[in-house]
Amino acid sequence: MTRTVVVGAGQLGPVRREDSRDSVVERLIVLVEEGASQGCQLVVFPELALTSFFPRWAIEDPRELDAWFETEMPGPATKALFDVAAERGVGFCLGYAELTPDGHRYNSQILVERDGSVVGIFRKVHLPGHEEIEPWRPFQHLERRYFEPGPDGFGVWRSFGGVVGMMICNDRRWPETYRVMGLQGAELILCGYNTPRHYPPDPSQDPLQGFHNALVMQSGAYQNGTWVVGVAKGGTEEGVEMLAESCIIAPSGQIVAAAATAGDELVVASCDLDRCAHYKETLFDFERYRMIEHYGLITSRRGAIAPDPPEETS
Ligand code: CDT
Repeated sequence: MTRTVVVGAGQLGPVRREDSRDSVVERLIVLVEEGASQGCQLVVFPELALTSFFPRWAIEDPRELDAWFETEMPGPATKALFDVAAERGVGFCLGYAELTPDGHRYNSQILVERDGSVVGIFRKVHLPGHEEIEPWRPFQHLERRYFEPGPDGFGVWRSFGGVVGMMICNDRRWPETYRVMGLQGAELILCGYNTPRHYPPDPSQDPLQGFHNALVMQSGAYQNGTWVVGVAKGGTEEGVEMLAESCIIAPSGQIVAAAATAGDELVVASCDLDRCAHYKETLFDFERYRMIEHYGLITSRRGAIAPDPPEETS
């Protein structure tokens, strides 16, 4: 029996600051419907999919900040998405800002099965950007001010006939993200992202954004023998050009489907989870080949410390 999951990467074009949740959910439902008609079992949406990417703004009023967060899932605006997806037998993965009943704020992603049941919630671990407002920037990136790092790390869930993991945006740039899930047998990793094409601290990276996006996800897929689904916001959102370039990557590291536009678009691929074993049982047979006795620094040291330079001799 083959274990094939037909996955749709539900890329979104820009979401304006004034757009209502209802109007965005309507767009998500269009993508779910399209996914259903193309045989998708799972549609994956971007990070913070329900709103504009609000960490670009300095928000000082706590009530104004609260308005960007969801306090329940499904909530009043997202219930229609849950209902339509379950009716059509399509699972989905949705990024949103989560405010928990005990007041924690996370950048989260929920995975929902084809029958509408919640599989799990992942909370973003690697929060990029800055804590304090930096007026020199053309736009802010205040994720470190508005969110706490996810306390649960990188879990995986048995769902969709395989082992599914999640990560959010900046998490995809760190090899540890994939490896921790790889060590739990991940076969399909779902990632929503919001990546501006302009990186104010080092604009020399701007023309490389697409290259780096593909580089990290293709490497993570190959080195762990897993499918990776990267789903973007694209287009110019509130004056900031967003990367788009959603794609689906096979365990070989090859991109098998990619977005052709920067707008709302469903990118579909048939993901045979049994292809993971080719890599997991050969070149990347972890049990046989990993040399964990040499990896201690990975978890014991955070920043790089180079050896002392040689003493100057006169
Ligand atoms: N949303 C998010 O994590 N974006 C970052 C942008 C670069 S850091 C300011 C990313 O890694 O794509």
